[in-house]
Amino acid sequence: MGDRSEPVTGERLGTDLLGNLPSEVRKPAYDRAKLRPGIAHIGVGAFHRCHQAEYTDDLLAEHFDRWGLVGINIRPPLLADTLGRQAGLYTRLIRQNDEVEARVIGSIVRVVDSQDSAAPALEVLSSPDIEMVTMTVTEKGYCHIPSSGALDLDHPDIVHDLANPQAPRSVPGILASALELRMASHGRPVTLLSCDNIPTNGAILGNVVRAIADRRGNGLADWIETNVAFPSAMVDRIAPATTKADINTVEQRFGYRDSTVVVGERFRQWVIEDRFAGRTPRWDRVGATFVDDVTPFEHLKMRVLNGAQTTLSYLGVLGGFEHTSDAIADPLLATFVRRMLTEETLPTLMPVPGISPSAYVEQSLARLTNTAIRHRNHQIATDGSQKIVQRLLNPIRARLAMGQSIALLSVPVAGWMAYLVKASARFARAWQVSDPFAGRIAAIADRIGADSEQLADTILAIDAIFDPALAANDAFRANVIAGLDGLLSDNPMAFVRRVCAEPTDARLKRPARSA
Ligand code: CS2
Repeated sequence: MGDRSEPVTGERLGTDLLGNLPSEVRKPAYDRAKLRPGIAHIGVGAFHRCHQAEYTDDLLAEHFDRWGLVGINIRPPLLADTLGRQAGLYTRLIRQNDEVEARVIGSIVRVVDSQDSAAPALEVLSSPDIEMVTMTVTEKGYCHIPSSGALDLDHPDIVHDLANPQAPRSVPGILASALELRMASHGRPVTLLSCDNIPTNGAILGNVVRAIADRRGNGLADWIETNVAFPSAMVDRIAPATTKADINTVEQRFGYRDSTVVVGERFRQWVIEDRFAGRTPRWDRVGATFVDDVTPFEHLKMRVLNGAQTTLSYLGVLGGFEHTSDAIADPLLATFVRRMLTEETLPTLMPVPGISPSAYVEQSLARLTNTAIRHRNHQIATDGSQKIVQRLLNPIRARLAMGQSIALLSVPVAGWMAYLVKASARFARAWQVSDPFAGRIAAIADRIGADSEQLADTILAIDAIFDPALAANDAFRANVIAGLDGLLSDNPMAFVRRVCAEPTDARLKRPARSA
C-alpha cells in the first residue's frame, strides 16, 4: 500500500481509496479485512466517532483483537447512506486554531439503521459476538427523571414499551428486550457502558433497564444481576456537530470526499469504572483510565468543563454571541465564568486523583478559546433541562449545604430559564429552541409575561428538574428571581457586569432586587 503524494480529487472515501490517501492522512494501522464485531454502539454521532471509535481504533492498532464496532442508530440520521457507503470509514480532524490533523478511523465494521423498528438493533445487541454495548444517546435518551434518576414511567415511549416488549422504542426498552433475548438464547454476559454526560450514568442506566426488567416478571431481573454490568464513565472531548465547511475542508485539503467527517479538539479523556461483565476491550492500554470510583472525575468534568459550556451558551446567546469561542473571547463573560468556577464550583469538588482542580479550570477555559471548534451556543443550550442538574444544580445544592454563596452559579440557571422564556410567543420567539420542557416553559411565559417572581416560582415548581427542597430555598429563589430580572431586561450583559462587580463573599446571602 504505497502512499501517493498527489491527492485523488473528488473520490469518495471507502476501502478502495485507503491505499491511495495523501501521506499526511493517517490510516488504520491494522488489517480491517480481519476485523470482527465485538462491540455494539448505539448513537453514532459526532461524539462517538471522535471519542470511543478513535480509542478503539488505537486499541486495534496496538493490540489487534476481535473488537470491531457495530454502529446502530435508533433515531435519525440514517447511517446506510453515509458511513454505510464508506464501509464504516470516516475522517476525524483535530483542529486547534490554525492546525488541522487528519486521520481515517477504521474501527466501525458495520452500521445498522434501526429507526423504523427495533428488530435490526435487537439482532445485533443479542448476538453472542457482542460482549460490550456502549451508547451515546443524549441525556434524554435514558427516559429518567433528571432530579431523581428514576425511570419516568409516564414517558410515552416507556408506556409504549411496557405494553409492547416485542417492539420497543426507547433505549431502556430496547436494552431490556435485548437482554431478554440473550437470556433466552446463549446467556452470555455483557457490559452496558453509558458514555453520556449524566451523573452516575452507569447507575442511571442500570436503574432504567432494571425498572423495565422488574415489570417483565420472567426472571430477567435476576439474570441481569448476575450477567450484566453497568459501569459508570466520564467521557470528554469537544466535538460539535459537523458543518458543510468541515466536509469542504477535507475535500480541499486532502482531495477526497467524505460525508461523515468529524471535528474535535486535541484533548480527550475517558475514565471508566472497573466493573465489567464478559470480555472487555482494554481501552486502558491506549489512554483510557479504569478506576474504582468515577464520581470525583465525573463531578470535575460536568461541573467545570460542561458547567462553563452551559454558562457560556445561555449568557452567550443572550449577549449575541454565536459560538463558545466567541462568548469566551468577551472579557466580561470570561471573567464571569472563571469567577464562577474558581469561587463557587471548585469548593464543591472531591479530591481527584492526579488532577489539580485549579489547573483543570484553566485548562478547560483554554480549551473553550479554540476558535477552530465551531461549537454553537444554541447546540450546547439544547436540552438544558436534562443538563443543568449535574452541571449547575448539584454544585448549588452542595454550596447551600455548606452555607456558601450561590450568587454566581444561579446566574446560568436563570440563563436557562430566560433562554426558554424568550423563545415563547409572548417574547416574540427570539430564537428556536429544543428542550423537552420548552413547550411547558413557553406556556408559562405566555401566561405570565415578564414578571420574574412569578416566572421563577412557576418554573422552580417543575419537580422533575428542581427537587422541592432546592426550589423552596429562599436564597436560591431570590438569586433566580434577580437573575431573571437582569437577563430578561434589555441589557442582560449589564446585569452580568453588576454581578461581577459585587465584592467576593463566600457566605450565603440574598441578593438585593434591582427593580
Ligand atoms: C456539550 C458537550 O452539547 C453539550 O452539552 O456541553 O457535548 C461537551 O462538548 C462534551 O461533554 C465535551 O466532552
